[in-house]
This record gives sequence, C-alpha cells and structure tokens, in this order.
Amino acid sequence: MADKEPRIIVLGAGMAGILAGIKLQASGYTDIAIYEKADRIGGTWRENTYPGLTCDVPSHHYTYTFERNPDWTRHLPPGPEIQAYFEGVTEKYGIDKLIRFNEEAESARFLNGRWHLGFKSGLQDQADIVIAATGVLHHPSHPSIAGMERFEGALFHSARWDHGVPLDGQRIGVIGNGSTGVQIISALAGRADRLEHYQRTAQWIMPVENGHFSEEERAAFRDPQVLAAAMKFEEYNAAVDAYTQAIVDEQSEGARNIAEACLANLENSVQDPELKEKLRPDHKPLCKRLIFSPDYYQAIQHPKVALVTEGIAGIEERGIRTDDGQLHELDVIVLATGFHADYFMRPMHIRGRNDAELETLWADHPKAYLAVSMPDFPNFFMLNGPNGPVGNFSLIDIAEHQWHYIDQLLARLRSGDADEICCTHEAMENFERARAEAAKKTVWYHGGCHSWYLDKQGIPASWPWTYSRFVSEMEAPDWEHYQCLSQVS
Ligand code: N01
Repeated sequence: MADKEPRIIVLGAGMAGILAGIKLQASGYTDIAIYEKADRIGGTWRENTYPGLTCDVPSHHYTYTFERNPDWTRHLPPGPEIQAYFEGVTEKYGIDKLIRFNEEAESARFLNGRWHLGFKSGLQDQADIVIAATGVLHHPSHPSIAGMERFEGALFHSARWDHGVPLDGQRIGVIGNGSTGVQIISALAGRADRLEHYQRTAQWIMPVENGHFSEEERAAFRDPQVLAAAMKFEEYNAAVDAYTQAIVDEQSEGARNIAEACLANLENSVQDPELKEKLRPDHKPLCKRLIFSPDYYQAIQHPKVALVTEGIAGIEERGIRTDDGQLHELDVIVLATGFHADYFMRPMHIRGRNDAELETLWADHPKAYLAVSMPDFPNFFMLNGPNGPVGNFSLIDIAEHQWHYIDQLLARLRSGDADEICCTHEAMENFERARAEAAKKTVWYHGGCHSWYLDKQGIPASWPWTYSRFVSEMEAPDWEHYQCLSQVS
C-alpha cells in the first residue's frame, strides 16, 4: 500500500470516530471519510438527552488526553456539556469537514483488496481501510411487557426522550434502575406529582460527590500543570486498575473497599427499614456495573417518590398493573431498560475474505482478537469493539489506547510491508478461549446477578483482566498473531 494514499473510512462520529479522525489527520493521512448515520456528531451523548443525564466518570478524566477541558462546571460532567465538548473538539480539529451526515452504512464487502461499502441512502463508497467506531450501547432494548401499546399516556425509551411531554406535576413511572433509571429518578424527584421507580433487581450504589468547580478553579485549570496536579491523572489510572482488579479478584482490597462503601451508603442513607431491605441487593457488589450516585437514596425517600418492587404484570390504558393486582395510574412511562450491548456495527452486513460473514463469526457472541481485529476481515479494525474493557471508567481512555495499537497496524500497511492485515484464526481462537476462561472467574460471572455484561450463554463478554494488562497489550501488536499479506506476492 506504500505507493498510494490509502482511503480510510471511519464508521460513526461519536467519541471514538472523532478520535480516529483526529489521529489519522495527525499521522498525515489525507483521504479520510467519516460516515455518521445521524445529522450530528456525539453518539451516546447525542442520543441520550434524558433529565439528569450525567457521566459518572469524573469530568477531567472523561476527556481526550490531548484535549483537556478546563471549563467543566461539575465534578461529574453533565450530558449537554459532554456533547458541547465533542462538538468543540470536532470543530477545532477540522473533523467536521470529514464527516458525511445522515449516511448509515448497511453493508461492507471485501473484494479484490478493498472494502466496498453500501449505505441506506443508496450511496456506495470504497476504502482500503475501515475503522468501525460505531459504539456499544446504542440500540435501545424494549422490554416485552404485555399491553404496552394500549397505554394512553406517553411512553418512550430513555434514549429516545420525548421532550414535548410535560413532566412537572405529572404521574411518572420509570422502569429500570441501571445508571440511567437512577439518574432520571434523581432528576425528577420533586418535579413529578408522583414518581414511581419500578425495580426488578436492587442495585449497589456507590456514593459520589458532584460539586461545582468555582470560576477560580476553572481559570486555574487553564494551566495544564495546575490541572494535572489537581486531577492526579496517574493516580486515577491506578484507581481504575484497582477497580478492574476488584472484578477479577473479590478478595482484593479494592473489592472490599467498594463493598464496604456501598453497604455503608445504604445503611446510612436510608431511614425506613422496610425501604432499606427493598433496596438491599441480593448479589455481590460489582456483579452489575456499579451505580455512582450522589443523591439517589435521597430522591427515593422524597415524599412524592415511591419504589415499586412488585413485578409488572402488564401495561394498560391508564398505567401499570403490578402482580398484586394494583393499577398504578400514570401519565408518562419511561423505559430505562438498557440497550442491546451485543449489536456493535450490526445490523450492518459485513462480508470479509473467503466469504467470511460477520454473522457467522459472531453466531454465539461478538468476538474480536484483543477487541480490535477479526480473522478474514483484513484492514477492518474496531474501536470499543467486542471484548474490550467496559465498566466504571472512561471509554475515551480505552479508545485512545486502542488507537495507539491500531495506528501501528496502519503504519505497517502504509510502509508497503503488507496490503492486508488481520489477526490469524489461531490468535482469535486462543484469545477467545483464554478470555472466556478468565471471564468465568470474574464477579460478573459468579456474583449472582444478570447484567448486560453477559452474552447469550451467560459468559461475561467484556475484557476479563485488569486495566494494566489491557494497557500493556495495547503497547504494540504481536505480529505473530497477525496475517500480513502482500497482493503482489
Ligand atoms: O441500562 P441497564 P441503563 N421489567 O441495562 C431493567 C451506561 N450508562 O441504560 O437489573 C423490569 O444497566 C433492568 O432490570 P434487571 C452504563 O454503562 C452510563 O441504565 O435486569 N425491568 C435494569 O434495572 C450502563 O451500565 C452512564 O432486573 C426491566 C434496567 O432495566 C449502561 O449505560 C449513564 C425489564 C436496565 O439497566 C446501561 O445503563 C447511564 C423488564 N422487562 C448509562 N427489562 C454514565 O454515567 C429491563 N429492566 C457513564
């Protein structure tokens, strides 16, 4: 590929796609197109606009390392500020000029050494290299609750918030108590005339401060050294490592500290013994993604808020009927019921070399060698792809490490040393075998809960080792695990 400028297509203009655009430009690539299905950048932060939307990763740790943001107003970044941050970065680095909006990729086929892409609009394009940066949690999961279509009020998924629907003084039911449902309850307590939180499984809740940064602090953070000293970036990474260690080893100090903090939060924050028992989880802390909340326990004790733990029998014209026969009359029902975490680029149809189909490779569950590459899908690399680290830490940081690795694969293509690069079947199988074995040792697997971390077979689908192991794997490719083909040879 040395004698011509490779054409590179990036799929998705969310956090990872913007990162790819910036890094590709910085490396001197000039033939880049970013295709985005929506009419704006932002991914998760464009699609989620629910009241209370906040990232639970501290603001200054939820940025690109090369583009810190002294202007965060709070310790935890509010969703609209994150969206504005990505829009600002996109403009600053000229990435907006690379993006083609309203173009949803439907298919990609590897033919004669190139990827041929088809879009919903009918557009076709070709590329030497494809970077899939399509995100993880973006296909809303709708529960199958009988009678949902009969409801005469407003009903919508948390990621499709209907801002035309009034909330103040209304009777609102929120189904689901993951990070999203908890944030919505905190935001709507005191606004709704009656707010009901439908909980199927109690969650562990980690207390967290969410104060404002003063104007003086924000001004001081313009000096990168002051910011670095205040935010202790290295120490934060050590904390992320301890968190991942806690998932791998529940005897670790980190695991004990987290369990104690969550338990103390419940014991000290909730007064009514009956409510406390309803909020007490029956699984181990960290089995599900931890919920960080500064105010959920306060919100759920608000006089106009109720926790409903009776099962949902169905939805009717006027509200939700619970298993005890009671009809809960409601004006608005919010489905904070999560996402299909196993879709990634799908429903895109992708066919690689030797007629390899993505659907066949992913028949059991999505898989990729080191979360980046798949055998027979040459020059197709993923950011935040399957089996990568996900949890209570910044996916921006994860994507940056992955980019560091992918950049080296691209450099080899560019050097002319190879025209097609993808991992070998053996590398994929060995990685997947070791990964599944390690996954069964994590608290996600034996912690006694169900969560979106698990695949269809009930095996955790994410990176089952520590953060530091991930960082070291991303240092450099082990070329023995790659097949590098040259078209002329
Ligand atoms: O979704 P979830 P989420 N009847 O899948 C319940 C990220 N995120 O949108 O636990 C009744 O966690 C389900 O119940 P159960 C973050 O990675 C990040 O809240 O299965 N209930 C559960 O309570 C997070 O983990 C931020 O028993 C039903 C809930 O719906 C991920 O997004 C903020 C049901 C789904 O919880 C997903 O979070 C927000 C049914 N039929 C989100 N079906 C940050 O701050 C499902 N449920 C970074």
